[in-house]
Amino acid sequence: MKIFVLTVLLIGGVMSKTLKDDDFDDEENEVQGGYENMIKDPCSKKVCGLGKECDLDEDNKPICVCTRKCALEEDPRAKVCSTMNVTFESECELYRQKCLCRRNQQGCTDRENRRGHLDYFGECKEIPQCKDWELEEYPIRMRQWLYLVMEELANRRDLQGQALKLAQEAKTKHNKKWVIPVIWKFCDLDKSMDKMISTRELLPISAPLKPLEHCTGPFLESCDKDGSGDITLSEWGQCLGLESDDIEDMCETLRTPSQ
Ligand SMILES: [Ca+2]
Repeated sequence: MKIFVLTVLLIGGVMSKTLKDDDFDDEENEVQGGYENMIKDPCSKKVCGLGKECDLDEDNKPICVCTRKCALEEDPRAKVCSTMNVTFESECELYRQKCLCRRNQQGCTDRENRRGHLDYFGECKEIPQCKDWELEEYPIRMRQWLYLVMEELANRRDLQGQALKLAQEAKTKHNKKWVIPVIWKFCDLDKSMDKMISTRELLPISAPLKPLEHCTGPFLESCDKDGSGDITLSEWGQCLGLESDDIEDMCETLRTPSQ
């Protein structure tokens, strides 16, 4: 199980690099390109959110429409479970439905789909209740994974600059062993760099882990102590068992490429 979880977290690490941090409700985040590109291909600079794609209106202006067709997925592993506990054939299909149902368009299979987000990968399943003692030991396991993931990425030279240096420090300095990987993961997840991890930013960890580790959901919820919907660095550090003196914002350092 340990190896499996590690692999999943490593894949999650890669995924977090490619995941666009568009908000769930990203209608207003859609940007338009310059005049020059409009001549070549009006859609070339138009960015549409999840579940949408670019199309041209009657004036030949690029607009975002709901994705017309998702690739047919034959692999059952492409299935995803939404926060409304509905299984979709793929992540694409989930966000396509969300778009269609929000806009009340033909093809929406259930109006409730407009509210759902990605919860975890795979078909929806019954996730056993997390017992108190399991929840208590979860942070210890989580930071061990984070340590191993950071070490593995360092070995593969997938970490650069200061991040690589800090990974080596975590390995050699006993008192930094957990501190560095925990803070590194926070910075890695905070793609928007607003010093908070949103539910969407948590997905690279939560979506693959939830179906494997039944305490993932309750644990991550418990990290958001004030229930604001975002996890701050201090909340993250505390919920992973760091001493408050050790919780130091190293994100800028970690993002510094090597000189
Ligand atoms: Ca953020």
